[in-house]
Amino acid sequence: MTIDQPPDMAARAAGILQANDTGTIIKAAPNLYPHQWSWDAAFVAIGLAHLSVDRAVAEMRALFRGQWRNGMIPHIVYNPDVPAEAYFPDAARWDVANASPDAPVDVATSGIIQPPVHAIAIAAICRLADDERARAIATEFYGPLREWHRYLMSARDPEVSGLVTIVHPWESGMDNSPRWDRALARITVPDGALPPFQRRDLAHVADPAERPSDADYQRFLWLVELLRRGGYRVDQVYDEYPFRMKDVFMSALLVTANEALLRLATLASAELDDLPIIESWIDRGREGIARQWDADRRLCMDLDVVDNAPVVVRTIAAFAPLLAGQVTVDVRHALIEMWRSEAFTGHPDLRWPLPPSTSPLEPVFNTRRYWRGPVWPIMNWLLWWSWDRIGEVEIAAALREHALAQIATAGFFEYVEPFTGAGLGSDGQSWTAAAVLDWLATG
Ligand code: 2M8
Repeated sequence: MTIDQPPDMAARAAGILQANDTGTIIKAAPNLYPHQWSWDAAFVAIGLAHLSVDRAVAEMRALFRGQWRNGMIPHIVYNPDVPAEAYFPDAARWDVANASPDAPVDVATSGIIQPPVHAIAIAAICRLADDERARAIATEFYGPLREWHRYLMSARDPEVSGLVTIVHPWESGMDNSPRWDRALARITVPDGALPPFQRRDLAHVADPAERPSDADYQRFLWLVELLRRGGYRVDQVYDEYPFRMKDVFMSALLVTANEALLRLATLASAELDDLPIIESWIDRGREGIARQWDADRRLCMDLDVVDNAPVVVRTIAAFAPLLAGQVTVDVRHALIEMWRSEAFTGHPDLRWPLPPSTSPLEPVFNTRRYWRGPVWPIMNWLLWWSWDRIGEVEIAAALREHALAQIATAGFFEYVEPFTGAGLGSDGQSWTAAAVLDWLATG
């Protein structure tokens, strides 16, 4: 199937990245997100590499300047050129340099993580570079990536389960997803305990209903406050901390990122001793994901560590086994069925057969609110890449075509209303542009 794309799609995508380029970093979005976000930067680098390998490497280098001594890649590296009031929480709210000896001293960052798609990005950049340059890029990033993954496999998995624990909904990248509703509802913010704050995000969207509610925002900030008080030492506060979720989506991406890391290790001529360690991370991750697959519900579920309960809600995270890149025949069939069913791309009211972030069949589904229903173009890219990787090329091709058609019609928005096709959130979102560049180059 081929749906014609307007001829200027690639130029428009490149123009967005150029407009968001500060000269040092590419802002995640022009106004709503004026800094560098961790997984945005990696996706941006994948698209950017088609324009310039050097610029893509520079983007990753800028992000890795924010790496902590314990290996953590923070979810935001702050852009020193924008005023503090441009985004909340600003760097002062995290106060990482005072709170933690692990934080970098010369770069302002947040104190939490986002999904580890960075090794996947570096491997993608290497594929577009000549052999010598690819070896140099792999050699530059291999060590920092290994330490990042080691942090995730240790501080974020004290149970040695193969599953990453997130300690804040922002860490998942799907901030307001119903995956976190039950665990968040348990959290009460003690009166007067939260330093005062003013939200900045609502000024940049057409309607506050597109963003998280105030009550959830209070809880988000309370979790930040608890982490700050604990010096961002997740390993030390772990047992008492009130929000601990085994995130299957993040864990699956870590499996795939570890596979990419293994390839980079070879390219970088890394110590041979590293290889079995990375292989054991991959195996452990796959076993963890497999344990979260419920064969009766035909669903891969997050786990609430606090009360050891699975999270039973259909969101795009349920496709975690697909993202981990290796599926049994049964799981493959179940995933394809779920994908095509009314729960996801087969819903009759969809403007395009693209996966809503939360299934329209869930009672909490909301067509406009953050991660509770809208379609995310960058998630389409990730799922396209994943279907293609496991050999479901027809599903992947259809997904790519419809996703491009959606952007051609709606614009380069952060997310899209699934039924009307209206663009929501920020316009000129960098990772949406990057996805288009990669799709057009690989189609
Ligand atoms: C959104 O997250 C930020 C907080 O990190 C926000 O809502 O202010 C999420 O969609 C996240 O996945 C994304 O990385 C970020 C920037 O695009 O925006």
